[in-house]
Amino acid sequence: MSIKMIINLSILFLCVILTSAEKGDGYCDLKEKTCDGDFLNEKFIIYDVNPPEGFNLRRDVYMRFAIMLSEARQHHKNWMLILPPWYSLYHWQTTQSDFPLPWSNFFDVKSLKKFAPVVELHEVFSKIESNIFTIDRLYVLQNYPDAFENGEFRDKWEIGGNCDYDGTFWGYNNVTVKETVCVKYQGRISNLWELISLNPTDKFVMFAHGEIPLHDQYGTKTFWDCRKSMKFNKNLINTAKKYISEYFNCNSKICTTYVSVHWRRRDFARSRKKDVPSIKGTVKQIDNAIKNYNPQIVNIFIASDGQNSELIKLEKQLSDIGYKVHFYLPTQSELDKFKDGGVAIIDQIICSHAAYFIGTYESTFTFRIQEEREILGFESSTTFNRLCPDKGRCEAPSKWKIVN
Ligand SMILES: Nc1nc2c(ncn2[C@@H]2O[C@H](COP(=O)(O)OP(=O)(O)O)[C@@H](O)[C@H]2O)c(=O)[nH]1
Ligand SMILES: *[C@@H]1O[C@H](CO)[C@@H](O)[C@H](O)[C@H]1NC(C)=O
Ligand SMILES: [Mg+2]
Repeated sequence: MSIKMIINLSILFLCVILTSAEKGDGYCDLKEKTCDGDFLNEKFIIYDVNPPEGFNLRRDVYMRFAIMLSEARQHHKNWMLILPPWYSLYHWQTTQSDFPLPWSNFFDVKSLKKFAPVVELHEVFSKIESNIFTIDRLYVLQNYPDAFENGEFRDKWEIGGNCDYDGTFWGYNNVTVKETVCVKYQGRISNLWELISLNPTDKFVMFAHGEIPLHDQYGTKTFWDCRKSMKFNKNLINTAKKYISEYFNCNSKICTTYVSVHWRRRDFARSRKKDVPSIKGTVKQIDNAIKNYNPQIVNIFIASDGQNSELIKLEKQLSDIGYKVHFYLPTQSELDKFKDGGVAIIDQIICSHAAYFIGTYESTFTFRIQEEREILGFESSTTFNRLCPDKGRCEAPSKWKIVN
């Protein structure tokens, strides 16, 4: 072997090492022994969200914190994000879990860790000496009474006033806080670092009303990298894939054999009457959309939180004009295993792979499906479609296209 070849080979070897170190297997996994020492040096942020908010808004709140923490790593900040467990969500009406569910029930946590330094709360518990988890400081965030001061929305925060923590510490009774601080806050999330830096010895910092701080930037490449890392739990994906294969005879990412609809009801049908259609209006719109898109299609998949009685009517009226209507109906054992949260994700996955999707206006459940379809590579015209009210204005849905 010539000297030149050896040098070339060692450069190649070095490059391989460098790229694998750079990509790595994600951030420090507390379960791994090699990270034991790090637990002492790491600092942790955990957050809670306005109690009535649903799963899909919470996914966006996660992204704000995950991006904040991922960017902090690039500036040598040793902060990790603790994933706040899922507990007692307002919309989970069939199977409330008695205990807080970790993120691994719904997501591929390994994949999350590739984007941001995150840990499950139970991983942190297992590292704590005491049997009480003590948070150094809880910042209860509150909106300013007037967001537009002198007609202008600007980033600001201010300590003071009265506040209460209105959450349940994710269902745990062995979590306490040393000190609570009320903060009026508006604007980008990265300004939270200013607050945090006021108490540099804090190790565990919590934010209540984590939905108040906003994305520093929405829809950037970083936003989408984070979004792509939010892969679902494998069992949920496999169950959805099996359903798609069985009922729609499709085994690829982009199916051509069915149309999907997210028909948001319950609180939307009650309090947003001017944004959502009646059953009859829904049937007419689905029929028109299919005739326009591809009149050959007969299979319609419907994801909905509607009452059985409404769903039966919708199914009957669509069948009467020649369509075949499908719902994902979990078996009892699937329901026990996946819970309402997992069933909703399976509904979303099935919607994501359809040839054409019609969503509900301003529903975050719909937004997450649209993002998934952007990631899968669907033509945007098959994705950003909405059900309109029976009468009146029907504003076009915003198109958030992927940035790769
Ligand atoms: N299984 C299922 N659940 C749904 C559907 N639509 C809404 N839900 C439930 O209702 C909740 C709605 O809250 P959220 O996720 O915040 O979405 P949004 O309120 O529509 O913006 C979801 O998290 C689900 O628990 C659906 O099509 N299928
Ligand atoms: C708090 O209680 C839960 C549930 O009983 C337990 O799993 C967890 O380990 C406890 N946390 C700590 C810090 O001991
Ligand atoms: Mg909601």
